[in-house]
Amino acid sequence: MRIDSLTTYFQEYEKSINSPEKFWENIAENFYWRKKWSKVLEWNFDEPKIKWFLDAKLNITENIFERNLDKLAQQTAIIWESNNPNESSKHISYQQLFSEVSQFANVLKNQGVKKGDRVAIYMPMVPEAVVAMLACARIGAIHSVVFGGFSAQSLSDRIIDAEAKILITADGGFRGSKTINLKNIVDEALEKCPSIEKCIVLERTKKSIQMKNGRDIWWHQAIENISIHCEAEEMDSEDMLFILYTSGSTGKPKGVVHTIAGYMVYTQYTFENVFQYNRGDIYFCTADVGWITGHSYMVYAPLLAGGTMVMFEGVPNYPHSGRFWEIIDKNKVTHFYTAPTAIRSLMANGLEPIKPYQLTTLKVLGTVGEPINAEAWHWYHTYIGKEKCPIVDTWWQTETGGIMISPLAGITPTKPTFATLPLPGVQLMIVDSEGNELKGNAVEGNLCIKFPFPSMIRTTYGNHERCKQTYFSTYKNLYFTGDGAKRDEDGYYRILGRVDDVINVSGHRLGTAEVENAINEHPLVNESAVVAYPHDIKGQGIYAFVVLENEGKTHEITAMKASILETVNKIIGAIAKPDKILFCSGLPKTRSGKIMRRILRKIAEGDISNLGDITTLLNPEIVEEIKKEAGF
Ligand code: 7RM
Repeated sequence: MRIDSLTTYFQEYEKSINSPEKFWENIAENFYWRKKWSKVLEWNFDEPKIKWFLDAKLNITENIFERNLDKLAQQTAIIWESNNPNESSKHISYQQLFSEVSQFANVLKNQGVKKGDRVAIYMPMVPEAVVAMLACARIGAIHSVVFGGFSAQSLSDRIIDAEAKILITADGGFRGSKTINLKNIVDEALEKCPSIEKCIVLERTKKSIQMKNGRDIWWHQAIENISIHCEAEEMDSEDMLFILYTSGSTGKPKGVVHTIAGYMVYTQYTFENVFQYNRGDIYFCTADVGWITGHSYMVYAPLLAGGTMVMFEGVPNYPHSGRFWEIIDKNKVTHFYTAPTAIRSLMANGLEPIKPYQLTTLKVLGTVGEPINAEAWHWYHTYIGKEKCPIVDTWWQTETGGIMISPLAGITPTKPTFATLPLPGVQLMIVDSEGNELKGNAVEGNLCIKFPFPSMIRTTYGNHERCKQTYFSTYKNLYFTGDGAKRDEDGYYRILGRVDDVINVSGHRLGTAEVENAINEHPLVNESAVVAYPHDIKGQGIYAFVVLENEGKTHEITAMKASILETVNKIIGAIAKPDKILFCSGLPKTRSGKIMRRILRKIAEGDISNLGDITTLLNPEIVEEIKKEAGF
């Protein structure tokens, strides 16, 4: 299962392309199945239909627990570090985690949760979030984790779309110097969610909250006297494991669906190979459980691999900018996986915060979520990896479930800013705007995938047509990633960023339309256009061009800006707040009424040397006004 040299990588890649079914079947043999598959793969990208390991029966939690328990019972599964360095950390063994998962699975059953039911999880970064996810998987319920930074409206939208029956949350959570009162947000969200029958509340902050009679139940009371044994539900390979909502080019986030077997096989395989993880290594992934990286490479893959993972409740710069390094030294972390935005923000604090720490236990570093610029790569390599740790720049998406393009740590020669080569089973294609394949090396275009791999998206929840339209219709018989990419002279891939209306702010995905819709909710806003611009720390920043009612003449600018930010905060969450707002009396539009984002993007990027042809605009004079407002 393990690739240990570049030669083996090329051999395995060849095998995976020449006979994908045999290749994945071999890997799948290492898992625990109640019943084996009758067929490895059935697919077409037309409907699309993607099925792996057909008719097999399993439970993913049996592959985390029962499969390994004889060897791993006493080994630590989770090391949890609090937001507050003075609060003791927790070490949870596999045996203990198994008991907690089984017990909470029984709680869910007692609350009427059945196989196939949806359970929403809105929690801070505490081990109980992992327990809640695995408890769902144990009984065949489908979890939908909603990032704890999302607003009441974002939460209720997701609950409504999935028709979740139960919500699992906490009184609140600690993030840096802030206490987030999750339960207050939940109370507001649940006013609009008739599908929710029960809300289970973990006590974390101990701040006083309202508990609604008949609906709300304390976690610690619910588990009292509940058995710690729960037989795993027998699941089909293609039963849904989870839904995770993600932003696209339209206003409403889509529920990306992953199914059990393919996701399980692919995430463990890629985890072990990309990170070259061995049991006993201490792996620290800083992603929040509310994102796909948190699902795949903080929870599922490390636990399937029998690993020890560090889960951190807090943020990189609290109470000081050496917090990550402190956690690494304290726990003898060997593998560290984070986002370029975190690296850039720590880099901005200089070298002083690193000095007190040794960082000598580190063996492998990783990045994910956005392109890493050369400067951040070198800083990470020099000052964190002390020039001895390979960096794996891992490219993948919520929709792919697992890593698609990445070096294998210490095996694939790296090149800063390049995600390097596709993993076994990943068949890439770069196409031009007409969908013609750009063959050979030294080409640049849109990145597609031409053959299924086990962890790929199966559908968008409740709307299969949308899945087809979004991913499988731009180019016939191809999955379109939405990213631009370059393949260089050596065949190495470099991801150039999104070519659609998705923006990536600090590694968080947002749709421009989604942010515009939120801004437009403001009673004094007439219309708006949102574009991304390069941001030193966040990678991309949000630039909003806003047209107010009355052309803004009667409004006080500073107060208006603040009140628009508050609207966005309320509708989506703090991550979507624009970095810059420019008020204008109109937006540049084509004669058919479409906003010319190309022009706005140029202005936002601060490069007006070549705005292109603006004579075809309905209102070319507006461009001059906007340029002036932007300070040109
Ligand atoms: C894992 C994750 C997906 C989008 C993707 C890219 C961008 C992710 C990299 C990257 C350059 C990388 N899922 N992206 N990883 N760009 N290099 N190593 O982030 O669904 O939230 O975002 O993120 O644009 O399409 S995601």
